[in-house]
Amino acid sequence: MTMRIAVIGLGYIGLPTAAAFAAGGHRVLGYDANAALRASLAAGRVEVDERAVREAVETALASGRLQVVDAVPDAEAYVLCLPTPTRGGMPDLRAVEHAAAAVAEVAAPGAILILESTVPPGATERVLGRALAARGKALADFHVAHCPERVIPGAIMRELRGNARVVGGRTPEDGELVRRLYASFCAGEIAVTSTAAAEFIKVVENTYRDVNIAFANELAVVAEELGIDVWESIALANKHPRVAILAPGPGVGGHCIPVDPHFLSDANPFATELIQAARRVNDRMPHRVARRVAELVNHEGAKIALLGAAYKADIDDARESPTLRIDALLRERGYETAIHDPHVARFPRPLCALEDALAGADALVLVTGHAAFRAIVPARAGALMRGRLLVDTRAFFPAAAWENGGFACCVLGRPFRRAPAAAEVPA
Ligand code: SAJ
Repeated sequence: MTMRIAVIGLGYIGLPTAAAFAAGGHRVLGYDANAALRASLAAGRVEVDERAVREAVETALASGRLQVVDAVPDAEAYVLCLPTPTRGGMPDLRAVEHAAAAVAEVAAPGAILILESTVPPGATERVLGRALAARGKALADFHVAHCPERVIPGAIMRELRGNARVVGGRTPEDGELVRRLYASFCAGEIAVTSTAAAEFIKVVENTYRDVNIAFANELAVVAEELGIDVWESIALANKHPRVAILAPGPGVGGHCIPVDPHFLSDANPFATELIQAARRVNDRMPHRVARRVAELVNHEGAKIALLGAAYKADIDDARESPTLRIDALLRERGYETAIHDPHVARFPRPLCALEDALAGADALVLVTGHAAFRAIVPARAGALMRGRLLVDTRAFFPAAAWENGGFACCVLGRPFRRAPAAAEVPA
């Protein structure tokens, strides 16, 4: 079956999803509230860092099967891909509500309404139901489903085509209809359940990751105190067939993992101790990094170079990035900071070239493990810097090479020994 599909919200999920539906043979109409984005896409300009996404969207636009439109169009299926951030710790569903209202205005009974955005359990039917009711329409006259995305930034197209998915239908028939629609581009297994279960499963997946990372972060702190290398320990523990611990780090960023656990803990704050504790553990990691820097560099007017502004390696997305928090904490303590990132273009703090970040710095803090940073030569970095201290929050750099280059290397989750020859503060 080929359909006329409207994709509402052309962000990092909507745009590749629209391209995937177009590649699946459908006629896709994309709409976004951002007029500048619409104009740029309509002119064939796809300003997306991820190459596979850019190419898929360009192909879809060039084929004419994806068209960007200036109003929510009449369609057989509507796919809503709006962001759902938190505001003051509470889910902020305004973008979804706004889109639902616009869809309710034009959608005719019999249309398929699909929400992809991550929402608290119960929200799909509630939000769509209210939007339709406000226009004298009934939810029961539409096919309704929640089909949460699962793709990871960095491998969006591959995961969109290959990952297994969960479709939550308001009725089993709605679920089956939407399953067949997604099977037009998704080769992974598509399981059908209820809307509330699909909503729950989505936030459970991201909360599982948050809790697992918090466990790793807690282990890092304990291992440091015990004089044990947490990285080696986790790697060896993970050789057990039923152990799979994630990696510690400077904190958990992105727009999903730090946010979605709130959707669960809000549902019952009394029954979600573990989930809330994991959030606190992960939120404290930027503090831990800043405190470590303060212990090691404590002279007036010190400058700290921060490597990486993206929330994780090799992407240009800096939402909820631990870098921002670490930078703020260091500046609060009176440090001058300089941030370098080869991928990120937009950041709330100024970014600078690598050489400018390193020039006169007393310490270098690796926050994001971008592959491009592998090219940094310790001796050359040291020649630009005033001090010789590396704080590596991801065990990213080969410590021996940096120590040979005269650096003291303080790696998160490893006992810190000052290299005898290294002095991070000039005499
Ligand atoms: N991180 C660690 N240690 C790890 C893994 C990650 O500290 O071992 C940190 C990263 O550095 C980053 C943050 O966690 O700051 C989140 O990164 P991520 O790679 O875990 O996840 P996201 O936010 O890029 O994407 C997640 C994915 N969810 C799961 O893997 C369960 C993705 O599949 C979802 O589609 C996405 O959230 C989403 O949109 O919900």
